[in-house]
This record gives sequence, structure tokens and C-alpha cells, in this order.
Amino acid sequence: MSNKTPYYITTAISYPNGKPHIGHAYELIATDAMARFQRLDGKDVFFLTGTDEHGQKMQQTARAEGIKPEALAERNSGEFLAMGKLLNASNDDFIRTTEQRHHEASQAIWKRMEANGDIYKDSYAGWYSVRDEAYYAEDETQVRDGVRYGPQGTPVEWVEESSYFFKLSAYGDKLLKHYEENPDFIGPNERRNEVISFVKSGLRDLSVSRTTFDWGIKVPDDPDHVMYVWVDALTNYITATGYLSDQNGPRAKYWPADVHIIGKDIIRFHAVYWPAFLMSAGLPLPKRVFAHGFVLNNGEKMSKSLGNVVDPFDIIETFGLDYVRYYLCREISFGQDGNCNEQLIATRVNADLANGIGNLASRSLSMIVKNCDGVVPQPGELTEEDKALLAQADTMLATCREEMDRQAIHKALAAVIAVVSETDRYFAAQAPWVLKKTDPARMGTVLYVTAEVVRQIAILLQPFMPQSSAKLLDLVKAPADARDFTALGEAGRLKPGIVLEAPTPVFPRYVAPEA
Ligand code: ME8
Repeated sequence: MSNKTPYYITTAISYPNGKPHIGHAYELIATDAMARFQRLDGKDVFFLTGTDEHGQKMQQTARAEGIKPEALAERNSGEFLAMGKLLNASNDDFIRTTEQRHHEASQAIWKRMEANGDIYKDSYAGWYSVRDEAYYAEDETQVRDGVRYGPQGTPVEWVEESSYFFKLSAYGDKLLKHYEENPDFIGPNERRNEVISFVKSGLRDLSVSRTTFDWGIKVPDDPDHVMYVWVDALTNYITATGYLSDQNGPRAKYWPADVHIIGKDIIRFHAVYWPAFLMSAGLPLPKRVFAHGFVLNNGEKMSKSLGNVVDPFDIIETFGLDYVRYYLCREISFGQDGNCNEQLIATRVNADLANGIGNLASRSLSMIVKNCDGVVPQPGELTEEDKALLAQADTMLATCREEMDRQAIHKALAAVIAVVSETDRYFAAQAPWVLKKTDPARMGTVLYVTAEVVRQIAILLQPFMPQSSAKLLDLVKAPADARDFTALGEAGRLKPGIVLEAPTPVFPRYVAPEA
């Protein structure tokens, strides 16, 4: 048994009604960076992603294509799985809601809510958005040009059918109390405020089954009803832990989740419905729900009709995976909307990676190769400047931990890049190429200090750019067992005497092909 602290992190599970888009890639990359960070920091991480395969949207898309929903789910779920591999996502499991284990878990949670007296049969009459798979109150909708739209701008249709209801109205005060007592339950603050005001405005009971189509999980003991897709979808997080079937099972220790990472459009489901279902079922609540923003192009929503769609597969082809991972984690403030297009990526990666860490590593390490026969020099007595730079490098971990704890991945990266800039200034001011003639021992110290800071930067870049950081760590000959966060700071200092080879470029400059 591992004595590491369990850490459970999830993405939303995507609708496989089409191929994955940049928003899906963004969420998976960001969550992967968080999962990798926690692993390197010594946690026992369980990282889950997957596909949300039931519901009316899937059924309608399949019908339009003239295939069965099973076939649509099978095909596109494969695309999401393949995207995860392409993105180098380190998820420990990939859940599909059509799996047997998930049917069982969803029925188990339903029975618990029913046993608690929170489920009753009635009929629903109201507005439904198939695109959002969401029910909306009439005052949340608006008519434009004869079409009625929900609050996310998707069309709604009138639905009337026999349905089971969940007594959500009984959970308003309990939810508000939970938000009050657990101020970190919802992040960022804008979303927390939005959720609190939604709950304060009064909750109505929620229709939790459908009878006008059958692509879903059957309601226990009433096979004419399938569960509302969000009841089943949210349950995925607990299905994968096996907690409902065996609280002593191998993965049960991961529940409750440490954080659900989702997009801002689905905060209501995660911060209102999900905790209410769990309270009703007598199950522990996730510790935090964090909603990121949307990926836009020049401030505009991407759409085929605008011709401004940035395809994740294309940009990875153009820039390579790690440049795309870096861009998305660094440039977009996690929790806010942000932009992505080729020009922005080129500018950012050239500034921070090619001219920044890439150039610094290459200049300092090639000087060791050329002027010290490749042998990492023994540092002499450290000056105030050396000590200050090392001290700054040694505090990166504390800063990154604090930022990552709040899902501020962009700030964690900014803190690392700030040390790159500081090291650039140090290197320029110390001018080891001048010391080569005047004071070779001092040159050795400067090169040692620089290479040591490069080593620490590379360790902290691993969650964001696993492959390139591994190459950087190879350049400074960091042993395989000294690449996690215990190797940061004084404890893992670069060993004088080890022999380096001529550095190969890790972060080449991106040059756009001639039009
Ligand atoms: O909502 N930018 O699935 P989904 C950033 N199945 N993120 C985006 C985005 C964009 N342009 N577009 C979508 C669902 N997302 C449900 C989730 S979880 C129990 C069920 C995000 O395929 C979106 O916010 O529509 C969500 O977190 C994820 O991509 C999957 O969206």
C-alpha cells in the first residue's frame, strides 16, 4: 500500500457527438498539467477523463447520420481516446458512460436518492435545450426572430412527458450552507457568485428521467424511463473509483475527488445538481469544482461559419505538441476566456521558449562543453548575486504549489519564466565569456550556478511540457530518480564533475512557412 496522499482529479467527460475540438484539448492539457504536477510533488494521483455517451443530443446526431447511437459513440469515443494519446495525457483511466460498471453505479446512486425520499413521479412540461442537455425556466429564455433560446444561446424546445423528479427544492439552504462553510468549493470567484445567486433565486425540482426517447440508462424498476443524461454523466466521477460497490476497493480511497475541472458553461450541473445528488445519496462531496474559461479566436467564438476554427490536431502538426501545451497553459489565465491562433502561439513560444529557456540552456551548457571539457565545474565561493539567483530558484516550488493549489496554472508557469528572465540578466551581467580570459575559476562558478538553475527550471516545466523538459533534464544529466520535486532546491544540486555533451536544441525557433 502506498503511503502517499491520494489526489483525485477529473476533466468533464465529453459528448462524442462530433470530433474533439480545441476546448476539449485545452481542458485535457490543463488538467494533465495539474495531475502531473501533483504526481511529481509526491501525491498518489488518480486522473480521470472519458466520454458522455447517452442523451438526446447523441441520439439526434446519430439519427441524422443514419446510424445507431452506439455506433456514433463507439466511433467518436475512439477519437477522444486518440486525442488523449496525441496530447500525451497521463490519465489513469478513460471512462465511457455506456460501460456496464457505469450503468451499475448510476442505478446505485439513483436507488440511494430514492431511498432517501427525494425521487417522485410526475410529469414535466417546460423548455429543454438538446445542445446543452438542460432544462431552463421560462424566464431564463429569450425569443429572437421567432426562435426561443436558453441562457447559453442554444435553441430550446417545449417538452411534455411523464418524468421522475428529484427534490432539488429541498437542497437550496443545504447548498448555500455548504458554499458558506467551504469557501473553496467553487472557483473562480465569478463562478462562485453566479452559483450562489442562482441558488438564492430559488431552486425548483429537477426532472431526472425522460420517456420520449430511450438512449440512456434505465431507471431502476421502471424501464419506460431513462435517466436524464446529467444524472448519469455526473455519476461517472464516482463510478471510476468503485466507491459505490466497495468502499474498501482499491480505488475507493480517491473519493471524494480533490477537484473537478470543467468549463464555465457547465458550472450549474457540477456545483448545484451534483452536490445535491450526493447529499441525497449520503455520499461525500468533491472538495472543489473549478471552471475554466472558453478558448476563443480574437475574442470570438470559433465556428465553422466564421471560418475561424483552430483545430487542435492542425496546430499540433504545425508547432509540435509541447509548444501547444505550453501556449495554452501559459497564455490563457486559467478561469478566464482566452485566445488561441497560430500567430499568438508563434509569438509566445518564440519569446519564452526559443529566446528564453532554450537560448539560456544552450548558451550556458555549450560554454561548459567548450571551455570546461564538458565537466560541470566545481563552484568557488558564491557571491551575493549567485546566492540571490539560487535562492530565487529554490523558492519556485513554493510559489508554484500555491498557484497550482488554486488552479492558477498560468501563474505557476509565469513564476518559472520569471526565473528564466532573472537568470538571463544574471548571465549577461556576469559575462562568463569575458571571465574566460580574466578569471576562469569565476567563469566556472557562473556556469555552475546557471546550469543548476536550468536544471530546476526543467524539473518544474515537466508538468506542462513533459517531452521537452525530459530532453532538458537529459542535457544536464539529471538522474532518472532525481527528476521529481524532491530533487528541487539544495537537496538535488547539480553535481560538479559530471560530464555533459554538446547540447542539442530543445526549443527551436518557430518560423512560419513562406506563404
Ligand atoms: O459539456 N473552450 O460535454 P462537452 C474551452 N458532456 N472549453 C470548452 C469549449 C471551449 N471553446 N467548449 C467546450 C459536456 N468546452 C458534458 C460534460 S461532465 C459530467 C459532462 C468544455 O463535450 C466544456 O466546458 O460539450 C466541458 O468542460 C468540456 O469541454 C466538454 O464539453
